[in-house]
Formats: sequence, structure tokens, C-alpha cells
Amino acid sequence: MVVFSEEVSQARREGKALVALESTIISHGMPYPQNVETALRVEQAVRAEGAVPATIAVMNGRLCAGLTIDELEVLGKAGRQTVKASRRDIPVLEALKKNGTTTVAATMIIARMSGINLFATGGIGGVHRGAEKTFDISADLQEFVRTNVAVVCAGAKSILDLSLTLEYLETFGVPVLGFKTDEFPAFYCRESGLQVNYRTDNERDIAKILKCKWSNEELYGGVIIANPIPSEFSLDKSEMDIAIHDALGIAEMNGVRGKEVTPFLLAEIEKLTKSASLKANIELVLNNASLASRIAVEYQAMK
Ligand code: PSU
Ligand code: MN
Repeated sequence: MVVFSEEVSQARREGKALVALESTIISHGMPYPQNVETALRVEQAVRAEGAVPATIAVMNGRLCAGLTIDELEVLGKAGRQTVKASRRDIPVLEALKKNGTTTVAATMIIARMSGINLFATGGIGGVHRGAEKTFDISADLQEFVRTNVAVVCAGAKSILDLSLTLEYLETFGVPVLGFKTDEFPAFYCRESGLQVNYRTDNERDIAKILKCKWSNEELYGGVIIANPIPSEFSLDKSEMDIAIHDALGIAEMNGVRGKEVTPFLLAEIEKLTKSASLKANIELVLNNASLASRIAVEYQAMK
């Protein structure tokens, strides 16, 4: 069962378009207080497009869609102390009545339980570099295999092996659509040298694709909509490559493993690039929230 905020309940009653937002990005993806400020701005960006935001988290063991400002503050302040919750963590947090911030995978599950089809975030998890040795492949990818939610993201950070990530998605039949791009974007940078499966040039076409996929039971699963960071905010590729290389080295030296890997790398890159990466991160999330909302409105109109 999901607990809805007043705003989300009302949107459900009125059949308004809803957009899910994740919360690991708040606790583990950005520093306080920018994380809370950004979470609120992202919600506003959704409303500005005529949709309703549903920020998702686990609060005292309750699966929540739609958080109060006080709840956002609690999660943002606690930061990386909060449990980073993926699929496997949800029942434990529920049983033990704990707080948890939801990753892309867990947010997809709770969005689906809430009847929400669109979800906006920054970057998704994927196949880590060196996965042939570590087996480090984000549970996000398996969630796309089974859960009917479309995620708008700016691609993935090159802390991951983007090429292997796309291969994995291909094997499991997950569509990767580019919005006004042929290339799979690399989060801070618009280019990765890798192709998306299909380029789409308008929100309506994306909504139609979602409708075709989900109206056929056999084709269940998620969709990735890759939306490049606006060029005015994109960062220099060679500079980012150096920061990512250094962050990976520091993680290796410190023996960072498991679910700590992604948050550790994000924080190191943040330090290494000063605030440049944070500013870009905020802008791309806002951009994704707007696009997800426009698609959600189109999709809702087709239902
Ligand atoms: N990548 C980012 N920013 C993030 C994350 C990934 O650029 O905040 C977060 C998301 O919540 C994603 C999670 O679902 O990290 C993936 O973690 P892992 O690699 O441990 O599955
Ligand atoms: Mn991992």
C-alpha cells in the first residue's frame, strides 16, 4: 500500500498527469541544502508543465508518493546516513519502520503501485566499469526489464561503462529512446559516442510508443528516455573524464564496495569539479522533469 500526499491524492481523483521523482538523488546525490532546494524546484518544474509531482520515499516504513517540505528536509539533512533503498530494501524498511530514500529501481516499483507511468531523474544506474570482475550491475537495469514505468534521464554518468550498459539493456529488451538526439548522452556531456535505439523528436511520439508497449501485456517493462543536458549547461568532456578517472582511483584505493560505490563516486566528482558538476546536475534534472511532465500530459490525454 502507498500513502499519498494530499496533492497526489487529488491528482489521482481528478485523473491528472503525475510524474514520479526519486529521493536517493536528494540524500545521496547532492549536498544539503542544495538537495532540498533542488527537490522543491524540480517539483515546481513539473507543476509548471501542468502535471503533478510525486516525490517517492519510505518514511517510517510507509511507502510514500508525495512528500511534505518537512519530510524532504529530514531526508536531505540526514543525507548519506539515510538508507539508500533499492528493490531488496523495501520490505526490510517496511517491517522495521525505517526511513529510506528510493533509487530509480525502488521509485519505479512505488510509482507503478501508485499508477504513475512517468518518472524523471538525473542519471540511472548501470553496468559499472570493471563489472566483469566485480559483478557490479545496478538493480535499476533489472527493474527496467519488469516494471512498466518510463524514466526520463540525461543518460548515465561515465563512472559506468556506458557501452556495456546499453548492451545489457539490449539483451533484456529495454527500449532506449533519445529525445531530439541520436546519441546516448553521458549525463554532464551531451555526447558519449554511443547510439540510442531510436531518436524521437516530440513528446507525442514518445507517449504513443509507451501506449503501444503497455497496452500489450507481453511487452511489459520500462522505457528509458534519454534527454541530453541543455548545451548551455554541459561540461567539458575531457575535464569530466579526468575527474571521473580520479574518483574511480580514490574509490579503488578506499576499497569501496556494493551500494556505497555510486554515492561515493558522485561525492568525489562533486569535490573534484568544485561546484561545476553540481550546477550541471541541477539543471539537467530540471530539464528532465519538464520533459517527463510534457510526456505525462500527452500520455494521460491518450488514455
Ligand atoms: N547516478 C547519478 N545520480 C544518482 C544515482 C545514480 O548520476 O543519484 C542514484 C540513483 O538513485 C540510482 C542509484 O538509482 O544511484 C543507483 O545506485 P546503484 O549503482 O548502487 O544501483
Ligand atoms: Mn552496485
